[in-house]
Amino acid sequence: MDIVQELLAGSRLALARAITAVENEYDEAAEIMQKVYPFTGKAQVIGITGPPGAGKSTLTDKLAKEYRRQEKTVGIVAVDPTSPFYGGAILGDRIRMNELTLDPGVFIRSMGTRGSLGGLARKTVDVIKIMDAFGKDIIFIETVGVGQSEVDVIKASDTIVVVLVPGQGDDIQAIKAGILEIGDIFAINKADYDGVERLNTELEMMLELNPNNALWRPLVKRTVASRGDGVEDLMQAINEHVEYLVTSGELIRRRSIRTKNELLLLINDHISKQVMDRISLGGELDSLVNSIEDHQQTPYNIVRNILAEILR
Ligand SMILES: Nc1nc2c(ncn2[C@@H]2O[C@H](COP(=O)(O)OP(=O)(O)O)[C@@H](O)[C@H]2O)c(=O)[nH]1
Ligand SMILES: [Mg+2]
Repeated sequence: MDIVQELLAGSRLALARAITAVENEYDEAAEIMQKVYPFTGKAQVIGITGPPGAGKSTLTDKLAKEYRRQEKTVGIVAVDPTSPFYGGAILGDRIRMNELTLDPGVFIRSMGTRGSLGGLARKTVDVIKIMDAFGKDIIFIETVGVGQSEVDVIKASDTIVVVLVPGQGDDIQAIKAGILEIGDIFAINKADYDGVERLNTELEMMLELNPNNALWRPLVKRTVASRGDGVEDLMQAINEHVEYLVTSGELIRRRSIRTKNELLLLINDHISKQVMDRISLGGELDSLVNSIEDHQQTPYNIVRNILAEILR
């Protein structure tokens, strides 16, 4: 049996190896994805994003346990260098995560954030697909909500939960980072802190002003993840959103946009890799730069020539 047959048959070891191959861009990665692809499209993907320390991992952990109680299998992809999944967390977090790690129905994987940003988004998508083919019912992606690359990563989700914390000024920053537009559900976590009402009001006001919300008005929920308070309610909101996605046809539309983005990312990655391989040979890049500086060539005709050569 090859590695894909093994993972389809339920081998966690094969699952881990396939993910490693994709993450490290081993030669067999493309073939693994090629074989995995027909078995994808069944999992429900939930994105959890928000500022560092907002409680994303704690919420993910609590939600994962809820889904496990319903006999659903869970995959977790953490794209966050500060995440407890990396093992860099305080003791309490580690104990909490270990509980989940011991459950054979849960598979947790951290993604390194080194490498090209576009590459990260594509790899995350591939890791989700591998977990999906493996048979995970629910897949969480946890990312710190800063910057375009994070937004690209989180867009692989069916439902995006934005986690905010009251009284930190984080709310405004998160909104600036473009998180407001992509949130399907807002969790005001650490609702045991002061400033919950203010953040809630601010959020509701901004959601009111957003014209994108004609079909789905994002829900705002309060949670105290560390105690598990509001987690069932949050899960209920996720279910409502999924129901909306299915009945409105939005799920098909979103997945189609995603397929298109994945194809574009893949084309982009492959073409730029070929171009880079081609011009990195024997330090040609430096001589090309010189030829531009000497006015012998322009960047435009260099690109045209390289593409013509590669596509020939
Ligand atoms: N007081 C309080 N602390 C929380 C809550 N949720 C999480 N925490 C704590 O906040 C810290 C950061 O949580 P974590 O889940 O690692 O945040 P992340 O960086 O967003 O993944 C941890 O020490 C948690 O125990 C909450 O609702 N209230
Ligand atoms: Mg985390």
